[in-house]
Amino acid sequence: MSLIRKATSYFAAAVLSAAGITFAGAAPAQAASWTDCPAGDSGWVCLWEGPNYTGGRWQASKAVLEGGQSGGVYGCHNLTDAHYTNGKLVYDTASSWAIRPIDYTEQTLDGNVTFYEWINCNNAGKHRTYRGYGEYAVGDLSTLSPSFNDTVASILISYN
Ligand SMILES: [Ca+2]
Repeated sequence: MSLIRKATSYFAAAVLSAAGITFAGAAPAQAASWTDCPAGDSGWVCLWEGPNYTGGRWQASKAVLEGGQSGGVYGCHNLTDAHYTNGKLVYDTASSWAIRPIDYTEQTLDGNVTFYEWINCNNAGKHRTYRGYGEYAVGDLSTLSPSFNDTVASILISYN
């Protein structure tokens, strides 16, 4: 093998090696999951801009939601000023949601969670309630009957 040819094959091997390292280092993006919504404490409610828990995420603990008041309704939280992690407005844009349970060792709260298509937790519009301690996730709100895609405007934490 000539000196030049030797140098060429060494160079080719080095390029292959570098390409291999680059490929190995490009780990695939972690799949979006409803478990990105935190669990524990008083429980959490999460909304995502896109279906299947994609796009920006908005999250709030049940304790914070319960302590609020909108339109004179205690425990009601309007989403008119809420933003996802990507900065976009939550109001009327959520396409998936999740409710994570409380930390059972602390037993702090266990409120029911109701999503409303209208602000001020107005029952005259469509609404959907999830009860008590459960853990829930809906990856595509357009599959609910009636559809809740791009229509969540307020959330109520209640006890009964
Ligand atoms: Ca959406």
